[in-house]
Amino acid sequence: MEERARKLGFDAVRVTRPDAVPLTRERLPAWLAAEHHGSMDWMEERAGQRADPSTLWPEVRSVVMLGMNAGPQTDPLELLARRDRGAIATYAQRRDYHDVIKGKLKELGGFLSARSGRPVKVFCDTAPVMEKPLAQAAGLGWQGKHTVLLSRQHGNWLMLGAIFAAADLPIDAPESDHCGSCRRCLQACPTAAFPAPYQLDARRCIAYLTIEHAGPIPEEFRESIGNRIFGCDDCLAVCPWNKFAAKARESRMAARSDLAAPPLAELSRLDEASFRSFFAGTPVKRTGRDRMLRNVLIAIGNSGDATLGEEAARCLADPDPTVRGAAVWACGRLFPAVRLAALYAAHGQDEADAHVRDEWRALSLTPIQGAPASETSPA
Ligand code: B12
Ligand code: SF4
Ligand code: SF4
Repeated sequence: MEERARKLGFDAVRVTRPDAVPLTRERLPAWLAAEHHGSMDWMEERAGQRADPSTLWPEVRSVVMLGMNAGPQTDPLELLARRDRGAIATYAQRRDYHDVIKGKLKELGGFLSARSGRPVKVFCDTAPVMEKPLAQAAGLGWQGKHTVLLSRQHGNWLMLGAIFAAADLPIDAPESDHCGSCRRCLQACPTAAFPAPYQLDARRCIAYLTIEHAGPIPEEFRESIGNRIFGCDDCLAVCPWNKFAAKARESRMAARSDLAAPPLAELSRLDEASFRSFFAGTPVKRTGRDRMLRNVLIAIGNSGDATLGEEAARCLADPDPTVRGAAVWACGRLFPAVRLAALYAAHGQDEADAHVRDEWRALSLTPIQGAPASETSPA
């Protein structure tokens, strides 16, 4: 099986038993009870199945865990200093791994099933399967203090997939923790998303805020988001184990050069059709145009570049209220009070959405001289 998996482009494959992660039956409910999943209600909905693979599929006897390296070509942290560019997480600068891995899992699953004469089921991310603890139990790597699975051979860049098999396959030994006294990932997090080592409060994580969270991004995180417009690699990129990581091998996981550092100005002009075509086939497409525009406007607000402010000013007339709200915030960071008052007069006075009105109010504008306060001030 290992040889077949490697031919298909997988970089790591190991096997464990479905009952190998008993701790998840306590830890997942504790994480949910602390509301660390935020608005990801789907994490709660099938929590029983998520914590126990045999509840998801009673016939399962072996769990084959697979990893595909999606490592970056350059250091993802370098882009954070280029404030006129958007930073897209490494895994998302390429074809959607769900599509790439799922197809290969099906192929390998077919091979396994034919060989054992027993059925299999394949999963990649979207099913209620705790992929990281299962991967650690199978020996693919260990969950670091940032909670992601890393390995001595591939660093932090493995994307995971699983095959549940009804056959009794020979199992591998679990991997142990090699974090030692290191705390680099915990210290690197821009939004302090780790309440303790090995625990993540997703509500504070930039990956959650820019990808999963709908509506306005809470004010307290906007500045720390910097120019990260889709996901975040910081806790992965600082890990010392990356020095052993090989570059991505599977050609279909090759990064797209136009997603490496896209200009914020161009992204802010995407309409529905151009968004879909630019991000076609990538994981970004699933967040939709409005959420991406919201993220781009936060990045523009953090750019310190008044010429980009003109792009934000144009978005004050966007049909989507979350985009308009983010545009108000960005303008507030880049323009002087006089210009803001004029923009308010042109766009803010007749604002119908309560949240966008709040964003205008937060700018604490003073009335334009000579005009009645009620018409010029959002107070
Ligand atoms: C929900 C989710 C998210 C959420 C929550 C992340 C999280 N850490 O839970 C958000 C949106 C924030 C997210 C972000 C990212 N994600 Co995500 N995500 C998932 C998903 C769908 C479920 C993860 C899950 O089950 N979370 C629930 C929590 C409770 O589980 P846990 O993280 O294993 O938590 C364990 C620890 O806290 C531990 N624990 C608790 N207390 C204690 C105490 C001690 C002492 C110890 C030792 C342990 C311990 O026990 C818990 C249970 O095992 C998986 C796919 C899947 N089906 O597994 C992908 C997945 C984890 N994501 C992935 C990726 C790539 C990312 C990002 C790197 C993307 C990016 N660059 O922006 C970031 C990483 C952020 C981070 N530091 O985790 C990959 C990770 C691959 C890998 N090598 O591990 C996965 C596996 C998808 C895939 N198929 O490849 N993700
Ligand atoms: S992905 Fe970024 S925001 Fe999320 S925990 Fe890691 S460093 Fe923090
Ligand atoms: S940065 Fe350090 S603590 Fe974090 S996962 Fe890597 S080795 Fe572990």
